[in-house]
Amino acid sequence: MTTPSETNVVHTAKDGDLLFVTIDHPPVNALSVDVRRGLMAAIDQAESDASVKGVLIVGAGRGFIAGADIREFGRPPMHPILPEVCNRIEACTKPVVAAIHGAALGGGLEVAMAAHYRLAMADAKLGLPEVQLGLLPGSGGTQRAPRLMGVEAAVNLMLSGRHMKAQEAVDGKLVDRLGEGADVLQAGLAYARELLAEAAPVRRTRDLDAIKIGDDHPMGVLDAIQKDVEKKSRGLFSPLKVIEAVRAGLSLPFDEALDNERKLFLQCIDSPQRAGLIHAFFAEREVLKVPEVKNVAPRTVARVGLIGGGTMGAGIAVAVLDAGLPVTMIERDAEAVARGRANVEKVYNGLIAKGRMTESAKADVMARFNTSTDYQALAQADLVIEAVFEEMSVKKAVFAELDRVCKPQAVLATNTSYLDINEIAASVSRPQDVIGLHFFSPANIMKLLEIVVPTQVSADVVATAFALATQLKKVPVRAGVCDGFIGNRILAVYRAAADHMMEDGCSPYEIDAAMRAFGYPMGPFQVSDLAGGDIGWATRKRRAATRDPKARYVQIADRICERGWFGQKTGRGYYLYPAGARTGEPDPEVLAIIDAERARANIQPQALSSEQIVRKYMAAMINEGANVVHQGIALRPLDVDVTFVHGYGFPRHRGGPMKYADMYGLDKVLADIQTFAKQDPLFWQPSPLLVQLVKDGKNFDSLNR
Ligand code: T1G
Ligand code: NAD
Repeated sequence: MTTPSETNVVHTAKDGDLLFVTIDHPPVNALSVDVRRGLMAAIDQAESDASVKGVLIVGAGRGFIAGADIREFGRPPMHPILPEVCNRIEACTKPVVAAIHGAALGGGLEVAMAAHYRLAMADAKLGLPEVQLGLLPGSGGTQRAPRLMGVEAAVNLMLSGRHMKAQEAVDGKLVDRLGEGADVLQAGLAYARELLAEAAPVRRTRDLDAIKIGDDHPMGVLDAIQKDVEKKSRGLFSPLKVIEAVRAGLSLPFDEALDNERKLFLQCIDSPQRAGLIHAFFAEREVLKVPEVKNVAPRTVARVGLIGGGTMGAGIAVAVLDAGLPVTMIERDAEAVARGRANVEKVYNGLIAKGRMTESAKADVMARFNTSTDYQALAQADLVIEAVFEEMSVKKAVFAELDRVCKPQAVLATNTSYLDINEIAASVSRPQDVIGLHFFSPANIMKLLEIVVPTQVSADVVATAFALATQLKKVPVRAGVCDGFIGNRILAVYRAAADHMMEDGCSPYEIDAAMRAFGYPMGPFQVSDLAGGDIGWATRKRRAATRDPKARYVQIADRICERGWFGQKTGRGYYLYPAGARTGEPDPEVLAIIDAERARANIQPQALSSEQIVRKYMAAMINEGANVVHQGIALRPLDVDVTFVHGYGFPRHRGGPMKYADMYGLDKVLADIQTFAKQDPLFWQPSPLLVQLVKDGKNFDSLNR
């Protein structure tokens, strides 16, 4: 029996014979140990106060409860643990009502499902997204959700991690009542009083049948779902544990099923995937915290201009239009304008063809899209993004035009992949307004946006870029100016390592297979075929004049491009793509080219195991990642992680290359590099930062704080 339950994050108060319990733990009412203790004490208080006939649980601030406190995972558990809290709520002998507004996610929804009645306001979003953190609903969710929603609906909610809206939750029997008005406390109190008035009984979810009416062949349903998950989840651990927990719950008594759920939950906690996924969760929130935006107001962006309507221009236009902003696109001539407009329309026509957009919705969007060849059309633009050919002279000519026509305070951005943005900024009269906005192809899909910060830019321009990223639902990463910024610079290095392995004895298909097994959707040679080998070839040719003659240069890619084999767009590249297939087949002629190049370079081929391929590939990525952090191009190692997870297909469950390095062991990474350096000391120069961290016994994460 604890004293009346006022903790600093859980408050109780009486309203007639109702005890209402308010969780007030900003920003998202996460179920920290204090919240858990406060909830336990509140139920004790309700039980011990005879005048209390019912309990109402609500969240203060912007939502109900966003789940367990994710920061506690990986640390020794503090009691009471959440399963105990949920069981205590469910066991209460007086009706307990949960009134939900905003987020009720993970442990938050589990608390609500442990209550006897649930009300959701119209803005509620309900979900069990634990799999996105490498976990499963470990506080009864795998047992109570099927009892409320049915096996299939519950499992799909847990495996998708999606947030369900209030009405769907009512229709799906997860929630009993849709709350009216905007005041969750008043709606909750009214509903609880109504229940008391009709002497509604305590209704424990655990007592409901695990197999509901209409749940035909739940085991068959689970088998089918399991097959699908095994096929699609590419080695993810926790989704299969979710199914295992639900399956056990169909035959075990409730408490045994809960114990089993706990056992499986702790297996997920111990899985490295949990560490990788939770790192990714916090990292993509930390990247928003950059020095330039602290207490700096962004400029208003209501009208956006765009120069160039090619691959990137069109994708960027769609991303900006989808954010609800008007776009004016400038192209060189009428023919190019028509091509640019067609590139944009193609995206929306594709959505209409898939039934994901209506003609009228497209018309509304296209009404905000203007095109011209006259730069004067941008005189009132608040922000202009340049996406023309990757030639410095062409870019400078465009910026000269923008400098002439754009209004003061307009932000002038370039989408260049490699060029020196300081040089572009210095070419105009307002360098403080120039910034890099490096989108990734396809720009309307890829989440990553590298915000490249030149030396003369003003802080409010950086703040404007970050605000725009949020408006476009992009994940922004601050990058310094160098050749290739964060992503493409590191890509160039591990791609070279892959080429070295290919010339040394591995086939491109073996290397791709090893990286797919590591968790990538595609290997580097498949990616090259998708993006088009001609882009890389153009870059190599441009760099030929400045390339270090002592540096190893593998010519296999040049031999393939010289044949016009640029990948999917030409029907063959490293792979053969019969009749427009998206998945390629190994090409014996490519293997012949590789053999010829090995003979020309006098190389005795030596095969590597998948594990050795991954070690070399990752060592190159991590080492250059360390250089990028060491030179301040990336603020923290987590910025490199977010860049690769959101822009280069790096498997999210590994957290990113720098997080992976921490889990693999920096001393082992350094030892690998020192081994590889015996063969090629010029390419394999250990990063000073890596050497220092190993010497200090520290890891990359120590630099993230
Ligand atoms: N624990 C700790 N901190 C959290 C948190 C949580 N559950 N959720 C959010 N935060 C922090 C976040 O880091 C940020 O901090 C601030 O709150 C605002 O978040 C036993 C095992 C609720 C939809 O997966 O999806 O329950 O950067 O920027 O965009 O079965 O946060 O300001 O310092 O994201 O408005 C399951 C995770 C946990 C939900 C709000 N729950 N959160 O989005 O704000 S596992 C989740 C979200 C679990 C049980 C299991 C979103 C949100 P900072 P934000 P937002
Ligand atoms: P693209 O060749 O598909 O399109 C470039 C467009 O710019 C063409 O339509 C051309 O008509 C137009 N253009 C050229 N000069 C112009 C001028 N003076 N005024 C107006 N329009 C002009 O090229 P892209 O792939 O879209 O690349 C554009 C930029 O984006 C480049 O800097 C590139 O490095 C960068 N980028 C490309 C990718 C990618 O994957 N393709 C990814 C990120 C960044």
